[in-house]
Amino acid sequence: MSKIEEVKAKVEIGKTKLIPGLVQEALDEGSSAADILQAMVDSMSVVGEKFSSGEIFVPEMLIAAKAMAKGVDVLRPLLAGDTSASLGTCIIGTVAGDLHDIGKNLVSMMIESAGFTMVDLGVDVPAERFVEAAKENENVTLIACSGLLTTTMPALKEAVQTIKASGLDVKVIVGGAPVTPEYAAEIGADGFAPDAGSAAVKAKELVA
Ligand code: B1M
Repeated sequence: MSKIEEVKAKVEIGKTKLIPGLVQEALDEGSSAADILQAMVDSMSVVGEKFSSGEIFVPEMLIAAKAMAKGVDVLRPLLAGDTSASLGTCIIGTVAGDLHDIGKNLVSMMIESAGFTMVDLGVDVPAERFVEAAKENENVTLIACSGLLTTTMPALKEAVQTIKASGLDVKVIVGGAPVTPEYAAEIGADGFAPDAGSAAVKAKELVA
């Protein structure tokens, strides 16, 4: 088994302590950071499928997520790129009721690498908190809201509508597995992106 396959297999079963070393060995073996990241994203899809079929439960999902986060820590310096440009501050968070943060953290890392200063509000962020944070911080040009559950899509809508109603001069980008471009447009977001890489491209476009 190649090291990258081993990373994928061990993330799936949540072998947190082994992951940083294995990720480093996969890099040493010549795998790119992007390919290793993709392998870990694929692991999470397998984990999601196993959860759906009742083969595993929430604790197993959680340890797999922790393992992936450890792997991302090793890749971060390689994925982050040039952060010298200044496109203002971006407030980012996962919306109220939603505790998923791996995707949001990847999106944050990529938007930062596009030239934004990031303020990460974490998970389970109430709509008003996005507005408060935009007022508390200097030169906020963008707010990024992530939602992973179909049940928290209404919270995404509330966040966008609260930000828009505040009169702040900021763009709002939304995303997350259940979010479609149509839904993003319907709730009044300025932008949508399906993944972290395209979120960075869209973020730049929105504030240009
Ligand atoms: Co949960 N979970 N989970 N979970 N979980 C999903 C999302 C699920 C699809 C699993 C499944 O059933 N197959 C399902 C949702 C079903 C649905 O809503 N339709 C689900 C469920 C049901 C739940 C609970 C309700 C389970 C329960 O308690 N019975 C519960 C809810 C808790 C809550 O949030 N209130 C729950 C809990 C958890 C854990 C806490 C255990 C853990 C999260 C830990 C953590 O994040 N720190 C967890 C995990 C790990 C998952 C899966 C397995 C993996 C998620 C992940 O990290 N993916 C997930 C199954 C899956 O995704 N296939 C699942 C990898 C990550 C890189 O992808 O987050 O999609 P993703 O991010 C992508 C894009 O979506 C996009 O870019 C990212 C990178 O490319 N993106 C954006 C994300 N945000 C963006 C923002 C943007 C733009 C793009 O602009 C701002």
